[in-house]
Amino acid sequence: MIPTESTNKNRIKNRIRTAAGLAILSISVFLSGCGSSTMVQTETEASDGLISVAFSEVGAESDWRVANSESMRTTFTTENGYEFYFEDAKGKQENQITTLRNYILQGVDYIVLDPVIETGWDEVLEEAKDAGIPVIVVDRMIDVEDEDLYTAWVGSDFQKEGETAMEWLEDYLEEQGRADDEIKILHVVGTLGATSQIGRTAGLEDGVAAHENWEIIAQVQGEYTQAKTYEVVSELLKETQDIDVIYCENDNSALGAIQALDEAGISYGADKDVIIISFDATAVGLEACMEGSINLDVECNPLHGPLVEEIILQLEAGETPEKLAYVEETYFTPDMLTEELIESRGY
Ligand code: GYE
Repeated sequence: MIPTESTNKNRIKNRIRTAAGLAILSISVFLSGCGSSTMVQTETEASDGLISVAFSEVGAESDWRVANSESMRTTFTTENGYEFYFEDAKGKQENQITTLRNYILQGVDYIVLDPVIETGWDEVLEEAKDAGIPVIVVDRMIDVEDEDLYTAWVGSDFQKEGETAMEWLEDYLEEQGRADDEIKILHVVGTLGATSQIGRTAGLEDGVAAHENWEIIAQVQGEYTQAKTYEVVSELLKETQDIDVIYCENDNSALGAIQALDEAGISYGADKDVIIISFDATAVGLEACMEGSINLDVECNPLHGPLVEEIILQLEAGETPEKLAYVEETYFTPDMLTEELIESRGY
């Protein structure tokens, strides 16, 4: 969005309001108990010249999410010229809407939103637009009537991630001489309605549709967490253990599935009974992949902080950032991994 004269005026007004409003916001941030890493600002600390960036994060459901929050925190530091506000929505869109309204009321300079799900954002984003506050969306996308309700989005091509997994599976089965076998897939679904879930699910479903001998035998709701996945996969294994592939929509789900398989005494991973496919490529996932428990881990980059900063700096310079920016990603199999490589990734 190119700031118009009126949005500029609004933002100047907002900046003036920001200093006064910070103390109130600080208290609400403090009271909501978001943990030690939330920046708590006092009135005396509030200073002009800093750019206020207010982030509404999905939650802390996975290792990926923790790395994503950390990337924002380490980018938007006071030393770098920012006042950073952070709220964890605990996986609930209604919490995010409340947080956004607080940020608007405080007149922050930029809102960064990682939306739990895609729909239901029109009204609150209209309010941000009316207040002249640019909204940058990260990771998951939003589905809004008016694309001008957000300034830019940065994240992953989740459907492509799913397609990468399917291409790998086809090659792997071929190598194993199983290309013509019946392949039964258990699908562990992520948070329903999140872009990452929608894209990865579409990639899987397209892959299955393209192979007559592949079949999704069940879909269970893992909600991107180890605990939930462990629970639903354990239940499923009581009904059937005739499974060739478990398609887990993130690393923590893969760990939950592995826990359930261990308990049921079913072998999995490289050259074993059940093929495990995962997404994210966080340290926990890659460690499991390196030791052969996960056959494939498709990368999803959570380091959005520097990318969001680039967008903000462009806006500050009066430039127009790309509306949609996709991050580059790869995938990992056990033979590609070393301890050094995992450590060097930093999450
Ligand atoms: O894969 C999962 C997280 O939206 C890409 O959300 C993100 C997903 C990520 O909880 O681990």
